[in-house]
Amino acid sequence: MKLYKTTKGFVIEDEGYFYLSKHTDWDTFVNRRDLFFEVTRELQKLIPDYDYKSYIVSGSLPPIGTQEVWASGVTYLRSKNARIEESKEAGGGDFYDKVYAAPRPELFFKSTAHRVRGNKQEIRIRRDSKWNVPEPELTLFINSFGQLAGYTIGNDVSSRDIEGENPLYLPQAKTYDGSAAIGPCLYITDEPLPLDTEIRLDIFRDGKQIFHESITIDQIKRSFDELMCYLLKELSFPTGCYLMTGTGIIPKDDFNLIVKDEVRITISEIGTLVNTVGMKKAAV
Ligand code: DO4
Ligand code: MG
Repeated sequence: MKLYKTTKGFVIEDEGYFYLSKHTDWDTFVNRRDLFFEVTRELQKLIPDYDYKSYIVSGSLPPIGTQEVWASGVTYLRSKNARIEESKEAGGGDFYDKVYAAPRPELFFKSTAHRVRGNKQEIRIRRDSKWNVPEPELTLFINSFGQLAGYTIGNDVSSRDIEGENPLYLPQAKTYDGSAAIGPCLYITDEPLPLDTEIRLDIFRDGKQIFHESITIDQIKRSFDELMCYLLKELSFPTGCYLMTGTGIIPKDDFNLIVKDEVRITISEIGTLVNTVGMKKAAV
C-alpha cells in the first residue's frame, strides 16, 4: 500500500484503488503500532474514488510531518571507492576504508522536514559548490516505536567538491535548503523488500537522457537492522524518522548536476521520485 501526502489530504493507494483517509495529521497517521494492519482496517470504512488519483498526478508533498531525515554513508563499495578518490588530496581516503569495515556505520543528520522536497518539487545545488550529484537511496521510515514501518525513495543531493576538500565539511556538503527529496509516497508492506529490489537513477538534460544506472539492494554492506540499531542507540524520535540507506550509484567524476536537470529515481515497489534542479536562488 502507498500513502501519499497531498494538498487535499492523505491518499491511500491499494491495488489500483485510491482512498482519501480521514486522518489530518501526518505524524499520527503514520505512527500507529502496526501500520499495515491499521491502514488495511481503515480502508474497510472508506469508499474508493478514482478522482483521488488526480491529487497525486501533478506531484505530491514529501511524505513527512515533523520527522528528521538521517542518512547512512559508505554502505556500498562504489560509494567507498568514490569518496576515497575525491578526498585523496585532503588525506581523507583512510577514513572511508575504515568506516566501510568498522562495526559502527557512518550515520549523519541530513535534513529537517522543512528543507525536504517532494515528488516533482525542485531540489537545489549549493551556490558555493562546483560539483554536485544526486544520490539515489532507499529510505526507511522508522516509527516512534522504533519499528521499520515503511519505505520511500530518497535523494541525498551532495556537493562532492566540498565533501572532498575536507571530510569535516560533510554537513555543508549534505545539508542545505532543498538538498533532500523524498517520495513519492510512503510504501507500507507486511513483508520485507525483496533483496533483488532495484534502485534506478535516470538524469535528463534538455530533454535528453545523460545518465542511467541501477543497482540492487543486496549490494548494500550492512543490514537495515544494523543501521537502525546504531541510529536509535542514543537518539529518541517521538514522531519517528527517515533514514536514507546510502548510495550505490555514483556518476563518473566528470558528471556535474546543473540547474534544470531532471533527476528520476525509481524503485519499482515504491514508484518514481522526480525532481528538477531549481534556479540558484535563495531558498524559500
Ligand atoms: O561519507 C560521505 C557520504 C556518504 C554518502 O552519502 C553515501 O554513501 O551515500
Ligand atoms: Mg548518500
